[in-house]
Formats: sequence, structure tokens, C-alpha cells
Amino acid sequence: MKRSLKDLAVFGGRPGFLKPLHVGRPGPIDRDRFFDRLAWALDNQWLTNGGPLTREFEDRVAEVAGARNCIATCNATCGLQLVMHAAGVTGEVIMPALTFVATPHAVRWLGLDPVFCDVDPATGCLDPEQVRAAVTDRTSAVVGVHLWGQPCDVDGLEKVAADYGLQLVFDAAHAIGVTANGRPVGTFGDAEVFSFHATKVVTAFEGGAVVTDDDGLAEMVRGLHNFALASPTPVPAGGTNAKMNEAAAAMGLTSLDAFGAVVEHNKSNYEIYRNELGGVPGVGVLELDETERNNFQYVIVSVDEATTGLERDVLLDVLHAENVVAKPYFSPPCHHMEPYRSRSPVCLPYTEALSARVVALPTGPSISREDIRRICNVVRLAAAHGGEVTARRHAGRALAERTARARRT
Ligand code: T4K
Repeated sequence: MKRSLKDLAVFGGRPGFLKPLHVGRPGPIDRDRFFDRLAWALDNQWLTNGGPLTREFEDRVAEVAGARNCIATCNATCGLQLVMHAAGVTGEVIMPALTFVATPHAVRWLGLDPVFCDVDPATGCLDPEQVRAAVTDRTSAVVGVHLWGQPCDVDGLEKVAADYGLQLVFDAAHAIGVTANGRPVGTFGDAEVFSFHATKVVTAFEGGAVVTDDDGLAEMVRGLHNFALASPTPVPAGGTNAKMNEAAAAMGLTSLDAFGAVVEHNKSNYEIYRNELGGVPGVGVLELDETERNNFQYVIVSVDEATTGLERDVLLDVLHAENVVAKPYFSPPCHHMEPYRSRSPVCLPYTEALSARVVALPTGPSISREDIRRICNVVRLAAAHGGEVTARRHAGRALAERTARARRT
């Protein structure tokens, strides 16, 4: 354990970990099952285009999500695009800026205009009243993001969407296996979209899925994701290729087999983080609503600079020097990123405040109890001496810049 600032790697101490600890490290999977499925697909000589493993994966995801229809896709970004296109969305789409940039990019790629809206300061999810205020006569859809696996205020957003006749889609990239008001995520809005990227709690290497109870929308999405070859109605823009392949489905199925165990491990990790960081002034672990089902795939810690004197980015430097690859999910917020920053400048106070203080810490099956104790030891040490750590880090950076300049001249 590190006891004083000189023990921190950022100030010359030995790194706490020999190998990097990652936020999105895929856990070990049952290789026998995976290779058996892969071998079966090869023997079956059907590798993509709605193969049997993909269909089985769709059934299993639909079951977890409690949805009538599931269309597996090559990733969630394409899944979002398919839904928007199939639902005939036009003009402006209201969404949060506190999300991965895939959310607005998916919309903009279709020639639509993302309109960023502020969030609930407690959860970071869209605030329905802010959405209501952002509706214009060009608005045709809202995209809620179940941020860090917490469900949005689904009732509030469904009410706004109904009041204005808007399409409501949920970016559920983080939220497989989660419930809101006791109902599974996958059953809200017009459609919801999961991600099965390598860094997600269920992974298909790359993958996604659109789930919906709207049979017509599902049929449209299924058609569009395979070049619109079998679409019920002509599609002026044509379809695309957003299919999941059988190797991805083999991985997705094997990952789903382990889902329950992974959630248990993540839950235990979350509890250890809470115990280790509870009571540290100015440092808080995002509380999940434990009356609901959670997947615990992200551990989000917020650092209050006013209390600790510790800048969030300095904490990231401290952790990275220890080989703890913490991530600032999601900073900068999307409205501060191009192409959005210069096209539609907007001020979102709650989004900006949250985005400036949050850090995602490593969790998942490859992170042990002992790893977490040592990570939290570093966080506590840095927070207890936040002002000094920040000042020394800035001084160190300034010195490095001066030295580099001197070397160049
Ligand atoms: N909506 C939301 C709200 C999302 O968060 C995302 C994706 C999407 C939509 C779009 O879903 P997809 O179209 O991707 O299905 C990562 C992921 O690439 C991205 O999928 C994810 N969100 C986002 C939150 O995280 P980066 O830029 O942080 O990735 P990267 O390469 O820095 O990896 C993150 C950490 O994981 C690193 O520390 C390394 C580690 N890692 C990564 C990979 C790929 C591993 O240990 N093994 C791996 O195989 O975006």
C-alpha cells in the first residue's frame, strides 16, 4: 500500500501494477463452448446473413430484454441508424451530450441534426423537462441514453414523446439486463439498441441489437440491415449491410452464457469500491438503484475539486502512472466535440459539471478484490492531498514543457 505522495508513480514511486488494468477488459470466456460453436458454424457452412447462431443470439437477447423482436447487428452505432431510418425520423433529434460520441454521430451520419439537451444532475440521464423545452417544429425524435447502465426516466420521456408525437429511441448500449420500474430495458420507447462491443458486459467482439415490440418497425429494420432486399415497402435510400455474422454470434452466445456470473462479480466489485471510497470527502461512487436489476458494468466515481483540490484530469494522470487505465466517460461532452462544437454551440450546465468530475474505474471479471483495494488506496491518497498533487502535477508539466522547448532551440 502507498502511504505518502512520494510512493505515487506520478512522483517517481513504483507503479502499483505491472500490467495495465482496463475499464473495458473483456473477461475470460469458456473457450471450449466458443470453439465448439465456431466449429459448428464452419461445419454448417453458413457464416452470415441470418445464420442459425445469429437467430439463436437474437432469441436469447429478446428474452433478456423482454422484447418481441430482436435484430442482431454488426454494432450499436449501425443499430441506431437502422432504427432512425426505419422510423422515418427527419429534422432534429433531441439527445444528451453526456454520452459516447456514437450517439450523435449515428444521427448526423443520416443527415439529421442532433440537438443536445441537459441532464438530470443526479443520474446524468436526459431530463424530460429539458427535452420538452427543446422541442421545435423540426423535432421528430428523442434518443435517451441509459447512461452507465442506469435507466433513463422512461415514464417522463414516454410522456413527452406522446405529448408531441415524437419517436422515442433508447441508446441502451450500457444497459443489457437492467430493469426500470421492474420492467426490462428493451421494452421502452419505440425501440432500444444494445451494444455488444468488446468492452461491454456481453460481447460479440463487435455487435449490437435492435429490440422492439413494434412488429412493423422490426420488419423494416431487418430488411434495411440486409440491403433492403426483402423490405415490405420500397426504401428510397436503399438498405445497408449491418448484419451480425456467425463468429460474432458464437462469441455473443458464449458471453451470454457467462452473463449472470459476470454481473455477480461486477456487483461484488461495485460493493468493494463503495466500501473503500465511502466516507472519503469529495469522492463519491455513483449509486445504483438496488431495487432494480443492474449489470454493474461501469463503476463511476466523481471527484469534487472544490472539496479535494484534486482536478479530475490530474487524478487520471495519477492513476495512469500506476497502470490503472481509468477513463473519463464521458469527457469532453459531445457538444464540446467537433463537428458539434462549432455548428451548434450550446451551454449545458449539469452536463458540463458532471463531465468534468467523473472517472470510470476498472471493473469486470479480470479485476480482483485486491486490485480494487490498491486502486482505492491511490484514489484516497491523491484526494487527501488533492491541492498539493494538483500543484505538483502542474509544476511538473510546466517544467517538462520548458525543457522540451529549450531542447528544440
Ligand atoms: N452508445 C453508447 C452510449 C456507447 O457507449 C457506445 C459505445 C455506443 C453507443 C456505440 O456502440 P458500438 O457501435 O461500439 O457497438 C469504447 C468502445 O469502443 C465503445 O464501443 C464504447 N461505447 C465506449 C464507451 O468505449 P473507447 O474509445 O473508450 O475505446 P478504447 O479502445 O479506448 O477501449 C476502452 C478500454 O478498454 C481501454 O482501456 C482498452 C480496453 N480494451 C478495449 C478493447 C477494444 C480491452 O481491454 N480490450 C479490447 O478488446 O470506446
